[in-house]
Amino acid sequence: MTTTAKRGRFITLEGIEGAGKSSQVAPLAQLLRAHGLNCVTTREPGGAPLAERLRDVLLDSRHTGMSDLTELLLMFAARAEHLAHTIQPALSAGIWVICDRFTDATYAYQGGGRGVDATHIAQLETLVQGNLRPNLTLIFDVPPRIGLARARQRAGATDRFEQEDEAFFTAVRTTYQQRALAHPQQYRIIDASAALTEVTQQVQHCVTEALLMS
Ligand code: Z5A
Repeated sequence: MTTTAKRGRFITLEGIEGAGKSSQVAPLAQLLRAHGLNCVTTREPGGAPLAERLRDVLLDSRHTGMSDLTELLLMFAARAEHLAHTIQPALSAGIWVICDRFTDATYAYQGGGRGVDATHIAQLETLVQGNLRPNLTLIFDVPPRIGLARARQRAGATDRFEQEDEAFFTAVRTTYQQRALAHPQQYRIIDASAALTEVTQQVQHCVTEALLMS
């Protein structure tokens, strides 16, 4: 008799610039491992060799004139690579995947921020992902003023997205909130304006309640 590995679960972390989601990736991986689960952590755009090269193109602040359509297609090209080489193999092998940003970022940034029609995004989502959707998406919700202040405290040059203004990030935030409201079974909103340790507790509570107890 052959046994098939149970598929891994797919958790995505989302939010505006500086919301604090990247800081929660390692503690979340630690929680899953403490429950005896095998997991990988990854990010978008990126997460596979060619996808990381596309990330460099997408974030490069010299590409100020990139058209919205080019940006959209490069995001999904990077995602196709990421799915083929990292996400799908892990899930098929029963490994849980924690991903820093995924397609909700496309709805929020290219849709809400740039104004790309959500039906075009949905078509590419189906083409690239088929039926694959995250099991759980945590939205790190924070006012843009706080997120941008946190992000600007970091050393280094600003990338192409970090150069956007508060109105852009307000539109991004609103899109995330609307998606969470529309699909409450997939999404949990984290109050990311709280202190770091409190945010970690919120994340652990949500993941435990949504996935580890079911
Ligand atoms: N993008 C897109 O447009 N479309 C897409 O489909 C996808 C992405 C997938 C990737 O940039 C960019 O690509 C992104 C959207 C776009 N651009 N933006 N904006 P990235 O990966 O370089 O950047 P990011 O995803 O926005 O990450 P980030 O700026 O690093 O933000 P974060 O992960 O939310 O925050 P953090 O790194 O955890 O924390 C930021 C700072 O705040 C840091 O110094 C922390 O120590 C501090 N921090 C974190 N939490 C707290 C709390 N709770 N209190 C106080 N300080 C805190």
